Amino acid sequence: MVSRGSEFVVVANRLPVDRSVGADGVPAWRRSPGGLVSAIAPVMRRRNGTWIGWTGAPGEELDPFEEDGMSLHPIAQSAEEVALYYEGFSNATLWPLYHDVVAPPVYDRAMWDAYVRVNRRFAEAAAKVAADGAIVWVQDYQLQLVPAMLRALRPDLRIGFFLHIPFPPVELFWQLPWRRQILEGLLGADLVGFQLPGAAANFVRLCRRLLDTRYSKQDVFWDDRVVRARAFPISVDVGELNDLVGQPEVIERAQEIRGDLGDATVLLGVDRLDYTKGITQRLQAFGELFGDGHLKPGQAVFVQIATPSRERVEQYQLLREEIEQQVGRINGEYGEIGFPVIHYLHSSYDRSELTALYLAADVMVVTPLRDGMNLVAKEYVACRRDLRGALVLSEFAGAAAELKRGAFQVNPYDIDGLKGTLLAALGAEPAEQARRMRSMRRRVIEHDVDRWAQDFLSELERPVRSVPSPVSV
Ligand code: ADQ
Repeated sequence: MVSRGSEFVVVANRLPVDRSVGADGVPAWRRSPGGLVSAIAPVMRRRNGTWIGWTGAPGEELDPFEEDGMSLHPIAQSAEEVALYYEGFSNATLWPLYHDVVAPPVYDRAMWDAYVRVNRRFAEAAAKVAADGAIVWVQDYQLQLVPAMLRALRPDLRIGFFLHIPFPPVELFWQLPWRRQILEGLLGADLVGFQLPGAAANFVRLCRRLLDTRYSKQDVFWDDRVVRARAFPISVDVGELNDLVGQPEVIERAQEIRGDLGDATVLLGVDRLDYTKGITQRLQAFGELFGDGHLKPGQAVFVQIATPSRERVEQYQLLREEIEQQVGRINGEYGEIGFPVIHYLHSSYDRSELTALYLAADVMVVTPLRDGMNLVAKEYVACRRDLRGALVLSEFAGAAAELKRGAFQVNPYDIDGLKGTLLAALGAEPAEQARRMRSMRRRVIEHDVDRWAQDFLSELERPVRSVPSPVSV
Protein backbone atom coordinates (compact mmCIF):
# COMPACT_ATOMS: atom_id res chain seq x y z
CA MET A 1 0.00 0.00 0.00
CA VAL A 2 1.24 3.47 -0.88
CA SER A 3 1.89 5.62 2.16
CA ARG A 4 -0.63 8.37 2.60
CA GLY A 5 1.71 10.98 3.74
CA SER A 6 2.70 13.99 1.68
CA GLU A 7 1.79 17.41 3.02
CA PHE A 8 2.47 18.96 -0.38
CA VAL A 9 1.66 17.34 -3.72
CA VAL A 10 2.34 18.70 -7.19
CA VAL A 11 0.38 17.17 -10.06
CA ALA A 12 1.72 17.92 -13.54
CA ASN A 13 1.64 16.09 -16.84
CA ARG A 14 5.41 15.57 -16.72
CA LEU A 15 7.66 14.62 -13.83
CA PRO A 16 10.36 17.22 -13.08
CA VAL A 17 13.13 14.88 -14.30
CA ASP A 18 14.37 13.67 -17.67
CA ARG A 19 16.12 10.43 -18.38
CA SER A 20 19.74 10.85 -19.33
CA VAL A 21 22.62 8.49 -19.92
CA GLY A 22 25.70 9.15 -17.80
CA ALA A 23 29.30 9.00 -19.03
CA ASP A 24 29.46 5.38 -17.84
CA GLY A 25 26.50 4.52 -20.08
CA VAL A 26 24.23 3.95 -17.09
CA PRO A 27 20.78 5.55 -17.44
CA ALA A 28 20.01 8.13 -14.78
CA TRP A 29 17.50 10.87 -14.05
CA ARG A 30 18.39 14.52 -14.34
CA ARG A 31 16.31 17.41 -13.07
CA SER A 32 14.45 19.03 -16.00
CA PRO A 33 15.56 22.53 -16.90
CA GLY A 34 13.19 25.41 -16.41
CA GLY A 35 11.83 27.81 -13.88
CA LEU A 36 8.84 25.80 -12.77
CA VAL A 37 10.97 22.95 -11.48
CA SER A 38 13.54 25.19 -9.82
CA ALA A 39 10.79 27.23 -8.12
CA ILE A 40 8.91 24.25 -6.81
CA ALA A 41 11.83 21.92 -5.92
CA PRO A 42 12.81 23.83 -2.74
CA VAL A 43 9.18 23.90 -1.58
CA MET A 44 8.98 20.15 -2.27
CA ARG A 45 12.01 19.48 -0.08
CA ARG A 46 10.85 21.74 2.75
CA ARG A 47 7.40 20.21 2.86
CA ASN A 48 8.09 16.52 2.30
CA GLY A 49 6.47 16.87 -1.12
CA THR A 50 5.54 14.38 -3.81
CA TRP A 51 5.42 15.16 -7.53
CA ILE A 52 2.97 13.14 -9.61
CA GLY A 53 3.60 13.02 -13.36
CA TRP A 54 4.45 11.04 -16.46
CA THR A 55 8.02 10.04 -17.33
CA GLY A 56 7.55 10.88 -21.01
CA ALA A 57 7.91 7.27 -22.15
CA PRO A 58 4.68 5.69 -23.48
CA GLY A 59 3.71 2.42 -21.80
CA GLU A 60 6.30 2.75 -19.02
CA GLU A 61 5.16 1.61 -15.55
CA LEU A 62 7.49 2.60 -12.74
CA ASP A 63 7.21 2.46 -8.96
CA PRO A 64 7.54 5.70 -7.00
CA PHE A 65 11.19 6.75 -6.50
CA GLU A 66 13.30 9.46 -4.92
CA GLU A 67 15.43 11.82 -6.98
CA ASP A 68 17.14 15.11 -6.20
CA GLY A 69 15.49 15.22 -2.77
CA MET A 70 11.98 14.86 -4.22
CA SER A 71 9.53 11.94 -4.04
CA LEU A 72 8.39 11.18 -7.55
CA HIS A 73 5.26 9.25 -8.35
CA PRO A 74 5.12 8.15 -12.01
CA ILE A 75 1.80 7.85 -13.85
CA ALA A 76 1.72 5.45 -16.79
CA GLN A 77 0.26 6.44 -20.16
CA SER A 78 -0.16 3.92 -22.95
CA ALA A 79 0.91 4.86 -26.48
CA GLU A 80 -2.76 5.22 -27.39
CA GLU A 81 -3.38 7.53 -24.44
CA VAL A 82 -0.41 9.66 -25.39
CA ALA A 83 -1.87 9.99 -28.89
CA LEU A 84 -5.41 10.77 -27.70
CA TYR A 85 -5.01 12.56 -24.37
CA TYR A 86 -1.66 14.35 -24.80
CA GLU A 87 -1.13 14.90 -28.51
CA GLY A 88 -4.88 14.86 -29.11
CA PHE A 89 -7.14 16.60 -26.62
CA SER A 90 -4.39 18.58 -24.87
CA ASN A 91 -2.40 19.72 -27.90
CA ALA A 92 -4.76 19.50 -30.87
CA THR A 93 -7.93 20.70 -29.05
CA LEU A 94 -7.20 22.78 -25.96
CA TRP A 95 -3.90 24.34 -27.06
CA PRO A 96 -5.25 26.00 -30.24
CA LEU A 97 -8.63 26.82 -28.63
CA TYR A 98 -6.96 28.60 -25.71
CA HIS A 99 -4.59 30.46 -28.05
CA ASP A 100 -7.25 32.46 -29.87
CA VAL A 101 -7.94 29.60 -32.32
CA VAL A 102 -4.83 30.55 -34.33
CA ALA A 103 -5.09 26.98 -35.68
CA PRO A 104 -8.40 25.09 -35.94
CA PRO A 105 -9.04 22.93 -32.85
CA VAL A 106 -9.92 19.26 -33.35
CA TYR A 107 -13.10 18.16 -31.55
CA ASP A 108 -12.96 14.38 -31.24
CA ARG A 109 -14.94 12.28 -28.78
CA ALA A 110 -12.32 9.53 -28.46
CA MET A 111 -9.76 12.20 -27.52
CA TRP A 112 -12.11 13.58 -24.90
CA ASP A 113 -12.71 10.12 -23.43
CA ALA A 114 -8.96 9.59 -23.09
CA TYR A 115 -8.59 13.02 -21.46
CA VAL A 116 -11.18 12.05 -18.83
CA ARG A 117 -9.55 8.67 -18.27
CA VAL A 118 -6.01 10.00 -17.83
CA ASN A 119 -7.17 12.91 -15.64
CA ARG A 120 -8.89 10.39 -13.39
CA ARG A 121 -5.68 8.39 -13.07
CA PHE A 122 -3.80 11.51 -11.93
CA ALA A 123 -6.57 12.41 -9.46
CA GLU A 124 -6.62 8.92 -7.97
CA ALA A 125 -2.86 8.95 -7.50
CA ALA A 126 -3.03 12.35 -5.76
CA ALA A 127 -5.84 11.10 -3.51
CA LYS A 128 -3.63 8.20 -2.45
CA VAL A 129 -0.43 10.08 -1.65
CA ALA A 130 -1.78 13.25 -0.01
CA ALA A 131 -1.74 13.49 3.79
CA ASP A 132 -4.85 14.66 5.65
CA GLY A 133 -5.52 18.30 4.81
CA ALA A 134 -2.54 18.45 2.44
CA ILE A 135 -1.96 21.11 -0.19
CA VAL A 136 -2.26 19.83 -3.77
CA TRP A 137 -1.10 22.03 -6.63
CA VAL A 138 -2.33 20.94 -10.07
CA GLN A 139 -0.54 22.36 -13.12
CA ASP A 140 -1.87 23.34 -16.51
CA TYR A 141 -4.32 22.62 -19.29
CA GLN A 142 -3.67 18.88 -19.57
CA LEU A 143 -5.20 18.33 -16.11
CA GLN A 144 -8.22 20.62 -15.82
CA LEU A 145 -10.55 17.86 -14.62
CA VAL A 146 -8.26 16.81 -11.77
CA PRO A 147 -9.42 19.41 -9.19
CA ALA A 148 -13.06 18.24 -9.15
CA MET A 149 -12.19 14.55 -9.44
CA LEU A 150 -9.78 14.89 -6.54
CA ARG A 151 -12.21 16.85 -4.38
CA ALA A 152 -14.81 14.13 -4.83
CA LEU A 153 -12.30 11.59 -3.51
CA ARG A 154 -10.69 13.78 -0.83
CA PRO A 155 -12.79 16.73 0.34
CA ASP A 156 -10.26 17.40 3.14
CA LEU A 157 -7.56 18.66 0.74
CA ARG A 158 -6.74 22.21 -0.18
CA ILE A 159 -6.50 22.26 -3.97
CA GLY A 160 -4.85 24.88 -6.18
CA PHE A 161 -4.72 24.93 -9.97
CA PHE A 162 -2.48 27.06 -12.18
CA LEU A 163 -3.03 27.54 -15.91
CA HIS A 164 0.20 28.37 -17.75
CA ILE A 165 -1.48 29.27 -21.03
CA PRO A 166 -4.11 31.94 -21.79
CA PHE A 167 -7.73 31.38 -20.81
CA PRO A 168 -9.94 32.30 -23.77
CA PRO A 169 -12.83 34.72 -23.87
CA VAL A 170 -16.39 33.39 -23.54
CA GLU A 171 -17.05 33.55 -27.31
CA LEU A 172 -14.19 31.14 -28.09
CA PHE A 173 -14.54 28.79 -25.12
CA TRP A 174 -18.18 28.37 -26.10
CA GLN A 175 -17.12 26.22 -29.10
CA LEU A 176 -15.90 23.43 -26.86
CA PRO A 177 -18.39 20.54 -26.80
CA TRP A 178 -17.21 19.71 -23.25
CA ARG A 179 -17.16 23.31 -21.98
CA ARG A 180 -19.30 22.60 -18.93
CA GLN A 181 -17.21 19.62 -17.81
CA ILE A 182 -13.99 21.62 -18.05
CA LEU A 183 -15.39 24.49 -16.00
CA GLU A 184 -16.78 22.14 -13.39
CA GLY A 185 -13.42 20.38 -13.29
CA LEU A 186 -11.61 23.64 -12.50
CA LEU A 187 -14.20 24.63 -9.92
CA GLY A 188 -13.06 21.67 -7.81
CA ALA A 189 -10.10 23.89 -6.82
CA ASP A 190 -10.06 26.43 -3.98
CA LEU A 191 -7.84 28.74 -6.01
CA VAL A 192 -7.60 28.88 -9.81
CA GLY A 193 -4.53 30.84 -10.90
CA PHE A 194 -3.96 32.50 -14.27
CA GLN A 195 -1.10 34.46 -15.80
CA LEU A 196 -3.15 37.67 -16.22
CA PRO A 197 -6.16 39.33 -14.56
CA GLY A 198 -7.98 39.28 -17.93
CA ALA A 199 -7.85 35.48 -18.01
CA ALA A 200 -9.21 35.26 -14.46
CA ALA A 201 -12.02 37.62 -15.48
CA ASN A 202 -12.79 35.43 -18.52
CA PHE A 203 -13.11 32.45 -16.20
CA VAL A 204 -15.49 34.19 -13.79
CA ARG A 205 -17.57 35.49 -16.71
CA LEU A 206 -17.81 32.00 -18.18
CA CYS A 207 -18.94 30.48 -14.89
CA ARG A 208 -21.64 33.10 -14.71
CA ARG A 209 -22.83 32.53 -18.28
CA LEU A 210 -22.53 28.77 -18.48
CA LEU A 211 -23.24 27.54 -14.98
CA ASP A 212 -25.45 30.28 -13.69
CA THR A 213 -23.38 30.46 -10.50
CA ARG A 214 -23.31 33.24 -8.00
CA TYR A 215 -20.12 35.23 -8.20
CA SER A 216 -18.32 38.40 -7.27
CA LYS A 217 -15.58 40.11 -9.28
CA GLN A 218 -12.89 37.54 -8.47
CA ASP A 219 -14.78 34.71 -6.77
CA VAL A 220 -17.23 32.06 -7.88
CA PHE A 221 -19.58 30.49 -5.33
CA TRP A 222 -19.92 26.87 -6.23
CA ASP A 223 -21.09 23.84 -4.35
CA ASP A 224 -21.15 25.77 -1.03
CA ARG A 225 -17.54 26.82 -1.50
CA VAL A 226 -15.73 29.97 -2.56
CA VAL A 227 -13.51 29.39 -5.60
CA ARG A 228 -11.01 32.21 -6.03
CA ALA A 229 -9.79 33.23 -9.49
CA ARG A 230 -6.59 35.29 -9.37
CA ALA A 231 -3.63 36.28 -11.51
CA PHE A 232 -0.05 35.21 -10.70
CA PRO A 233 2.27 36.15 -13.58
CA ILE A 234 4.98 33.51 -13.75
CA SER A 235 8.63 34.48 -14.02
CA VAL A 236 12.17 33.15 -14.32
CA ASP A 237 14.88 31.96 -11.95
CA VAL A 238 16.83 35.22 -11.78
CA GLY A 239 19.44 33.79 -9.37
CA GLU A 240 20.32 30.91 -11.69
CA LEU A 241 20.58 33.17 -14.74
CA ASN A 242 22.67 35.67 -12.78
CA ASP A 243 25.15 32.93 -11.91
CA LEU A 244 25.35 31.78 -15.52
CA VAL A 245 25.91 35.30 -16.83
CA GLY A 246 28.92 35.64 -14.55
CA GLN A 247 30.61 32.38 -15.63
CA PRO A 248 33.76 32.93 -17.74
CA GLU A 249 32.87 29.99 -20.06
CA VAL A 250 29.50 31.57 -20.82
CA ILE A 251 31.03 34.97 -21.51
CA GLU A 252 33.66 33.37 -23.76
CA ARG A 253 31.03 31.38 -25.59
CA ALA A 254 29.00 34.57 -26.20
CA GLN A 255 32.09 36.21 -27.70
CA GLU A 256 32.72 33.16 -29.84
CA ILE A 257 29.15 33.26 -31.19
CA ARG A 258 29.56 36.94 -32.03
CA GLY A 259 32.88 36.25 -33.69
CA ASP A 260 31.32 33.53 -35.84
CA LEU A 261 28.65 35.96 -37.02
CA GLY A 262 31.11 38.58 -38.25
CA ASP A 263 30.35 42.26 -37.77
CA ALA A 264 26.62 41.81 -38.21
CA THR A 265 24.08 43.10 -35.70
CA VAL A 266 22.54 39.98 -34.20
CA LEU A 267 18.80 39.44 -33.87
CA LEU A 268 17.71 36.37 -31.95
CA GLY A 269 14.55 34.26 -31.69
CA VAL A 270 14.29 31.34 -29.21
CA ASP A 271 11.05 29.40 -29.25
CA ARG A 272 9.53 25.97 -29.17
CA LEU A 273 8.61 25.34 -32.77
CA ASP A 274 4.97 26.27 -32.28
CA TYR A 275 2.43 28.07 -34.49
CA THR A 276 1.50 30.38 -31.60
CA LYS A 277 4.99 31.89 -31.47
CA GLY A 278 4.76 34.05 -34.63
CA ILE A 279 8.02 32.73 -36.11
CA THR A 280 6.92 33.02 -39.77
CA GLN A 281 5.70 36.61 -39.24
CA ARG A 282 9.01 37.77 -37.76
CA LEU A 283 11.07 36.07 -40.48
CA GLN A 284 8.90 37.55 -43.19
CA ALA A 285 9.30 41.06 -41.76
CA PHE A 286 13.05 40.59 -41.42
CA GLY A 287 13.38 39.24 -44.99
CA GLU A 288 11.41 42.18 -46.40
CA LEU A 289 13.85 44.63 -44.82
CA PHE A 290 16.51 43.22 -47.17
CA GLY A 291 14.11 43.35 -50.14
CA ASP A 292 13.38 47.02 -49.35
CA GLY A 293 17.09 47.84 -49.06
CA HIS A 294 16.88 48.81 -45.37
CA LEU A 295 19.38 46.06 -44.50
CA LYS A 296 22.25 44.44 -46.36
CA PRO A 297 23.68 40.92 -45.94
CA GLY A 298 26.52 41.02 -43.45
CA GLN A 299 25.00 44.04 -41.74
CA ALA A 300 22.33 42.16 -39.76
CA VAL A 301 21.74 38.47 -39.18
CA PHE A 302 18.85 36.58 -37.58
CA VAL A 303 19.56 33.54 -35.42
CA GLN A 304 16.37 31.55 -34.99
CA ILE A 305 16.49 28.69 -32.51
CA ALA A 306 13.44 26.45 -32.84
CA THR A 307 13.18 23.70 -30.26
CA PRO A 308 11.60 20.52 -31.61
CA SER A 309 8.13 20.24 -30.12
CA ARG A 310 5.05 17.98 -30.42
CA GLU A 311 6.51 16.47 -33.55
CA ARG A 312 3.78 13.89 -33.99
CA VAL A 313 0.99 16.47 -34.18
CA GLU A 314 0.22 17.26 -37.84
CA GLN A 315 -0.01 21.04 -37.44
CA TYR A 316 3.50 21.05 -35.99
CA GLN A 317 4.89 19.01 -38.89
CA LEU A 318 3.30 21.42 -41.37
CA LEU A 319 4.70 24.42 -39.51
CA ARG A 320 8.19 22.98 -39.56
CA GLU A 321 8.01 22.50 -43.32
CA GLU A 322 6.68 26.03 -43.78
CA ILE A 323 9.43 27.63 -41.68
CA GLU A 324 12.19 25.61 -43.32
CA GLN A 325 10.96 26.59 -46.80
CA GLN A 326 10.68 30.20 -45.73
CA VAL A 327 14.24 30.27 -44.34
CA GLY A 328 15.52 28.67 -47.56
CA ARG A 329 13.63 31.20 -49.67
CA ILE A 330 14.83 34.24 -47.73
CA ASN A 331 18.46 33.06 -47.63
CA GLY A 332 18.27 32.11 -51.31
CA GLU A 333 16.94 35.50 -52.25
CA TYR A 334 18.95 37.85 -50.02
CA GLY A 335 21.96 35.95 -48.68
CA GLU A 336 25.44 36.13 -50.15
CA ILE A 337 28.35 33.71 -49.99
CA GLY A 338 29.50 33.76 -46.36
CA PHE A 339 26.53 35.95 -45.39
CA PRO A 340 23.29 34.06 -44.92
CA VAL A 341 20.68 36.41 -43.48
CA ILE A 342 19.06 33.76 -41.26
CA HIS A 343 20.72 31.01 -39.21
CA TYR A 344 18.04 28.46 -38.37
CA LEU A 345 18.76 25.80 -35.74
CA HIS A 346 16.21 23.10 -35.00
CA SER A 347 17.60 21.89 -31.73
CA SER A 348 17.47 22.00 -27.95
CA TYR A 349 20.27 23.64 -25.93
CA ASP A 350 21.39 23.64 -22.33
CA ARG A 351 20.99 26.69 -20.11
CA SER A 352 24.55 27.93 -20.52
CA GLU A 353 24.39 27.87 -24.33
CA LEU A 354 21.05 29.70 -24.23
CA THR A 355 22.51 32.29 -21.84
CA ALA A 356 25.49 32.80 -24.17
CA LEU A 357 23.05 33.35 -27.04
CA TYR A 358 21.12 35.93 -25.00
CA LEU A 359 24.39 37.75 -24.26
CA ALA A 360 25.39 37.67 -27.92
CA ALA A 361 22.09 39.11 -29.19
CA ASP A 362 21.65 42.81 -29.90
CA VAL A 363 17.92 42.47 -30.47
CA MET A 364 15.75 39.74 -28.94
CA VAL A 365 12.65 39.16 -31.05
CA VAL A 366 9.62 37.67 -29.28
CA THR A 367 6.51 37.87 -31.46
CA PRO A 368 3.86 35.34 -30.39
CA LEU A 369 0.35 35.61 -31.81
CA ARG A 370 -0.79 34.64 -28.32
CA ASP A 371 1.25 33.46 -25.32
CA GLY A 372 0.33 32.90 -21.67
CA MET A 373 3.49 34.68 -20.48
CA ASN A 374 6.66 33.94 -22.51
CA LEU A 375 9.66 33.23 -20.35
CA VAL A 376 12.18 33.80 -23.14
CA ALA A 377 11.47 37.55 -22.99
CA LYS A 378 12.07 37.59 -19.22
CA GLU A 379 15.18 35.38 -19.51
CA TYR A 380 16.73 37.84 -21.97
CA VAL A 381 16.05 40.74 -19.61
CA ALA A 382 17.37 38.82 -16.60
CA CYS A 383 20.61 38.07 -18.48
CA ARG A 384 21.36 41.65 -19.58
CA ARG A 385 23.12 42.95 -16.50
CA ASP A 386 25.15 45.05 -18.94
CA LEU A 387 21.95 47.02 -19.77
CA ARG A 388 22.62 46.48 -23.47
CA GLY A 389 20.33 44.98 -26.08
CA ALA A 390 16.72 45.61 -27.05
CA LEU A 391 13.60 43.49 -26.66
CA VAL A 392 10.97 43.44 -29.41
CA LEU A 393 7.86 42.04 -27.75
CA SER A 394 4.41 41.14 -29.03
CA GLU A 395 1.42 42.82 -27.46
CA PHE A 396 -0.12 39.34 -27.33
CA ALA A 397 2.45 37.87 -24.94
CA GLY A 398 1.44 37.87 -21.27
CA ALA A 399 4.87 39.36 -20.52
CA ALA A 400 3.86 42.57 -22.34
CA ALA A 401 1.72 43.57 -19.35
CA GLU A 402 4.84 43.82 -17.16
CA LEU A 403 7.49 44.80 -19.72
CA LYS A 404 5.61 47.28 -21.86
CA ARG A 405 7.55 50.34 -20.75
CA GLY A 406 10.91 48.92 -21.72
CA ALA A 407 10.12 46.72 -24.69
CA PHE A 408 9.62 47.72 -28.31
CA GLN A 409 6.03 46.54 -28.56
CA VAL A 410 4.57 45.08 -31.75
CA ASN A 411 1.44 43.62 -33.22
CA PRO A 412 2.90 40.58 -35.03
CA TYR A 413 -0.02 40.49 -37.49
CA ASP A 414 1.05 43.92 -38.78
CA ILE A 415 4.08 43.10 -40.92
CA ASP A 416 4.81 46.75 -41.81
CA GLY A 417 4.55 47.70 -38.14
CA LEU A 418 6.87 44.82 -37.28
CA LYS A 419 9.43 45.99 -39.85
CA GLY A 420 9.36 49.52 -38.44
CA THR A 421 9.77 48.23 -34.89
CA LEU A 422 12.68 45.96 -35.84
CA LEU A 423 14.41 48.97 -37.40
CA ALA A 424 13.70 51.12 -34.33
CA ALA A 425 15.15 48.42 -32.04
CA LEU A 426 18.19 48.01 -34.31
CA GLY A 427 18.76 51.75 -34.22
CA ALA A 428 18.35 52.28 -30.45
CA GLU A 429 21.31 54.15 -28.96
CA PRO A 430 23.07 52.67 -25.91
CA ALA A 431 21.48 55.26 -23.60
CA GLU A 432 18.00 54.34 -24.78
CA GLN A 433 18.78 50.62 -24.50
CA ALA A 434 19.96 51.14 -20.92
CA ARG A 435 16.91 53.17 -19.95
CA ARG A 436 14.53 50.57 -21.31
CA MET A 437 16.48 47.59 -19.98
CA ARG A 438 16.72 49.08 -16.51
CA SER A 439 12.97 49.44 -16.21
CA MET A 440 12.36 45.87 -17.42
CA ARG A 441 15.04 44.43 -15.15
CA ARG A 442 13.56 46.10 -12.11
CA ARG A 443 10.29 44.31 -12.71
CA VAL A 444 11.79 40.88 -13.46
CA ILE A 445 14.23 40.95 -10.55
CA GLU A 446 11.52 41.94 -8.06
CA HIS A 447 9.07 39.39 -9.44
CA ASP A 448 11.07 36.22 -10.01
CA VAL A 449 9.74 32.67 -10.10
CA ASP A 450 10.27 32.16 -6.35
CA ARG A 451 7.98 35.03 -5.63
CA TRP A 452 5.44 33.58 -8.08
CA ALA A 453 5.36 30.24 -6.23
CA GLN A 454 5.23 31.95 -2.82
CA ASP A 455 2.42 34.29 -3.88
CA PHE A 456 0.35 31.40 -5.23
CA LEU A 457 0.88 29.18 -2.20
CA SER A 458 0.23 31.88 0.39
CA GLU A 459 -3.02 32.78 -1.36
CA LEU A 460 -3.97 29.09 -1.44
CA GLU A 461 -3.25 28.72 2.27
CA ARG A 462 -5.05 31.89 3.29
CA PRO A 463 -8.22 31.13 5.23
CA VAL A 464 -11.24 31.81 3.04
CA ARG A 465 -14.39 33.55 4.04
CA SER A 466 -17.53 31.49 3.79
CA VAL A 467 -20.02 31.73 0.94
CA PRO A 468 -22.14 34.85 1.42
CA SER A 469 -25.88 34.45 1.67
CA PRO A 470 -27.74 35.05 -1.63
CA VAL A 471 -29.07 38.48 -0.64
CA SER A 472 -25.59 39.92 -0.18
CA VAL A 473 -24.43 39.07 -3.71
P1 ADQ B 1 6.23 27.67 -23.54
O1 ADQ B 1 5.17 27.80 -24.57
O2 ADQ B 1 7.11 26.51 -23.66
O3 ADQ B 1 5.63 27.71 -22.05
P2 ADQ B 1 8.08 29.92 -22.80
O4 ADQ B 1 7.41 30.63 -21.69
O5 ADQ B 1 8.79 30.83 -23.74
O6 ADQ B 1 7.08 29.06 -23.67
O7 ADQ B 1 9.10 28.90 -22.19
C1 ADQ B 1 10.00 28.17 -23.00
C2 ADQ B 1 11.18 27.72 -22.16
O8 ADQ B 1 11.93 26.78 -22.94
C3 ADQ B 1 12.10 28.87 -21.81
O9 ADQ B 1 12.55 28.71 -20.50
C4 ADQ B 1 13.26 28.71 -22.81
O10 ADQ B 1 14.51 29.11 -22.32
C5 ADQ B 1 13.26 27.22 -23.06
N1 ADQ B 1 13.74 26.94 -24.43
C6 ADQ B 1 13.25 27.44 -25.58
N2 ADQ B 1 13.97 27.00 -26.63
C7 ADQ B 1 14.93 26.21 -26.13
C8 ADQ B 1 16.00 25.44 -26.70
N3 ADQ B 1 16.24 25.40 -28.01
N4 ADQ B 1 16.77 24.73 -25.88
C9 ADQ B 1 16.54 24.73 -24.56
N5 ADQ B 1 15.57 25.43 -23.96
C10 ADQ B 1 14.77 26.15 -24.73
C11 ADQ B 1 4.31 27.72 -21.48
C12 ADQ B 1 3.41 28.86 -21.95
C13 ADQ B 1 4.10 30.20 -21.72
C14 ADQ B 1 4.49 30.34 -20.24
C15 ADQ B 1 5.23 29.11 -19.75
C16 ADQ B 1 5.43 29.12 -18.24
O11 ADQ B 1 3.07 28.71 -23.32
O12 ADQ B 1 3.27 31.28 -22.11
O13 ADQ B 1 5.34 31.47 -20.10
O14 ADQ B 1 4.52 27.91 -20.07
O15 ADQ B 1 4.22 29.31 -17.57
